[in-house]
Amino acid sequence: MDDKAGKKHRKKPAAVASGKDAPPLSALKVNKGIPQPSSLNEQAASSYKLRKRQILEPAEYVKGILAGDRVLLSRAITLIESALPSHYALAQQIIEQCIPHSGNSLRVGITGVPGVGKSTFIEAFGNYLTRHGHRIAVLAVDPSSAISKGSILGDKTRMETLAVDDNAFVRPSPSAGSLGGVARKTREIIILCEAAGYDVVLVETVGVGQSEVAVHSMVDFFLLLMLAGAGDELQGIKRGIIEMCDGMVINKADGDNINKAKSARSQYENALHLFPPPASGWIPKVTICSALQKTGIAQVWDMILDFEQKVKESGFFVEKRNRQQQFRLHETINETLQAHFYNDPVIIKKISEVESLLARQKMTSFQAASKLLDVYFNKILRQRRKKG
Ligand SMILES: Nc1nc2c(ncn2[C@@H]2O[C@H](COP(=O)(O)OP(=O)(O)OP(=O)(O)O)[C@@H](O)[C@H]2O)c(=O)[nH]1
Ligand SMILES: [Mg+2]
Repeated sequence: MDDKAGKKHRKKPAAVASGKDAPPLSALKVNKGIPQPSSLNEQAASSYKLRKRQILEPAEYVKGILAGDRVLLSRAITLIESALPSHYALAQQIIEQCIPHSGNSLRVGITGVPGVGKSTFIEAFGNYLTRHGHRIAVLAVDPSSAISKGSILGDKTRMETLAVDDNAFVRPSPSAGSLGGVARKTREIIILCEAAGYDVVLVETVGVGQSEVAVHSMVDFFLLLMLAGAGDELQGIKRGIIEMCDGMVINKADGDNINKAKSARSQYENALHLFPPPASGWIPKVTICSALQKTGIAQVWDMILDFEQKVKESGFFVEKRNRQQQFRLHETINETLQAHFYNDPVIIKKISEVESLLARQKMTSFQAASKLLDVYFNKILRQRRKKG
């Protein structure tokens, strides 16, 4: 896409490229003889393109990333996001070399319904953190962006100050389509960002589906942004999300809304006590803030630090990260096996036959599955015998 855009950009206007389309008495003809540069920055554009296209050795990316080079970090992330198998293989080598330098950040997931103020909050929170000496990476998991072509971090207008902050690295969601793909890429991007020295990683996701579960499984602290409603505060809370969160912030606590936000805070606090105590032993806290007026931001960070200290002391921090890794191990195996099975040409053919038998009640689902699995395993066994 970049290439196409580049070519388009560099295309000479027809009248400048050759005078033959121009009418005989046109101004262009009168001025014939004055050399017209086709594009003032053509050289710069092509050298940029060359640099951009040039694929480096994995060690060069790693060296750059470890030195905090944002350009090389971005380019390595582009390799992670690429659909090309050669890019994928290169990205895996880079990731592997970065792993020993990763893991040192605090990973914070941020979710909330559209309009709750996630972007505004991340801007205020991010500014607060960089002012306090942190280097932050802001990532997003937004599987819908592939379809809508918009990304929750795409509109950087709402993160203007972070986008130009040397101590902040803002990267929109990989637009890889499936949630599984986006989540995997985001986890890999986290590794590179940590190796590049970002000590706080914020992962934003929109609170309307499965993506929270994916983000929850890659962060240390999961923050839920809420609004104070006019009616029943507990209405519309998704139990599953509440159970996942380590902290809640009632945003837009400003103007006439402050009192409502305070009463929402007590109601949520009470509600949280009704849930069974989480495995971390940490009871989620509720604070209020105004992302717009930048009030209550320090309290959110204090809450996260308090959590970090407690779960590090109790050993839960490490335990949770280990569990996340084990979960990913099994998830990857499951996905790989599934893909191998469903992409097998014999299975592709057989599956529709079996489905139609199932539809005509000629066999049960269990028999249908057994039949397909038998076909698959027998094929693998035959292949193995041939090889051995
Ligand atoms: N009064 C007030 N308005 C806020 C506050 N935070 C955000 N807003 C406004 O709420 C609107 C939505 O804010 P965003 O930050 O774009 O919300 P979001 O959660 O990122 O929304 P999506 O990207 O659509 O999911 C904007 O008009 C903000 O200016 C706040 O603390 N107080
Ligand atoms: Mg937003």
